[in-house]
Amino acid sequence: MQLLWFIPTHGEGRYLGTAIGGRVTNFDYWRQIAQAVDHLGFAGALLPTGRSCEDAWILASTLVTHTKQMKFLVAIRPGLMSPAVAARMAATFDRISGGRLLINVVTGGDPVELAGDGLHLSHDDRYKLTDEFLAVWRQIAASETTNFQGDYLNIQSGKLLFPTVQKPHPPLWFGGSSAIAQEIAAKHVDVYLTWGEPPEQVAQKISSVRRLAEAQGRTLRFGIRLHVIVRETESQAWDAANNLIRYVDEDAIAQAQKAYARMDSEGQHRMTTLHNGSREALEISPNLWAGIGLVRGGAGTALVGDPDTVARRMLEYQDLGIDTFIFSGYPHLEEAYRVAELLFPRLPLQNQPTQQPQLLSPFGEVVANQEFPKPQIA
Ligand code: FMN
Repeated sequence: MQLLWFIPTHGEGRYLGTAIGGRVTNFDYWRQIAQAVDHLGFAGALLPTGRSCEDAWILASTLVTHTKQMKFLVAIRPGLMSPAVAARMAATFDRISGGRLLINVVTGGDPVELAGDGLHLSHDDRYKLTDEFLAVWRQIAASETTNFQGDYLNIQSGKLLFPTVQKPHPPLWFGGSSAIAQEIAAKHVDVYLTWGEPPEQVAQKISSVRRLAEAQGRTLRFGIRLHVIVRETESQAWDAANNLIRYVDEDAIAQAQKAYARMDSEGQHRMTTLHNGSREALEISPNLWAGIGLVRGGAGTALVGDPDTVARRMLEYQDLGIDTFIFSGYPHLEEAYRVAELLFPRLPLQNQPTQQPQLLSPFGEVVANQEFPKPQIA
């Protein structure tokens, strides 16, 4: 199992749907989060892309020099950039970071936003373009000289002069739920991501993508993108969940519903139907809470509970075939620490934080200026 965190490039706060408790997000703040992720031993962090985000490539490039081992999962949208340029950027990042790049391919699901970026294709045409983009990107990034004539792309003698560190190229991750998205993922990518749907729905997606991949003679790994609200007790966790949306009013919910309704994203549609804009019955599956999606697009669900319960729910997803979790929590700096403290010891993590020599182990504050506190009880 591997666990990644999230860099909040579209704003940050203690509560949703309000400026109360809002936080300045600037380079110093993101650097603190990235360094926390790095220091705590998360496998990496996701940087999203879109109109509401600071640019993922530029931010990742500035943060990478302030970190040592974490990976950067950089989201890219095919259609907004030539695959040859995207492969070159990936290779440069992979080289300067010593192989710490992961790419998240996100085709985009809001036609209004995409038109603002100059992309006017229908949902399925965007995915056909994504298919061509990935075919070209994979070849060029693997240092193969590439000629490609498709419906959308025409690349002649595309090539990379400075090769990637990771072979054959940095891993491709992918988010998209529609049938055509699943086909393209099956054909091209290494890790298929889903937003945090209930286990039965996740199981269906995994089996569908697996079948499609088998037909292509390929195998994929699977990941899930969720928020997490973990506290020492169940009641504290549910209080924290309710507190997070205490300032969310009906206007904000109605505004969000209107925006979701114009999107052609199957993934967003599936997220929205988990709550349908209602604050009632937000626990849609045991310990899976849809409150965040009332006003946040994309990942809208959280695992809520005490550490043992949250870890158990994660293991349930793992049993379905999920080996990668991308988590976040508000505010992202403090919650990174909380997750590391409460959840890491309970998870079979692949990259357990390196064991520190005894001198650096966490003692807790000295009692009465002379004694170490009692050791942690497992
Ligand atoms: N879309 C974006 O525009 N920017 C993102 O950063 C982004 N991140 C995503 C992360 C995950 C884990 C998932 C599952 C999806 C993400 N998406 C993002 C949505 C994809 O763009 C997706 O292509 C969109 O929902 C439309 O595809 P669909 O109809 O196949 O679901």
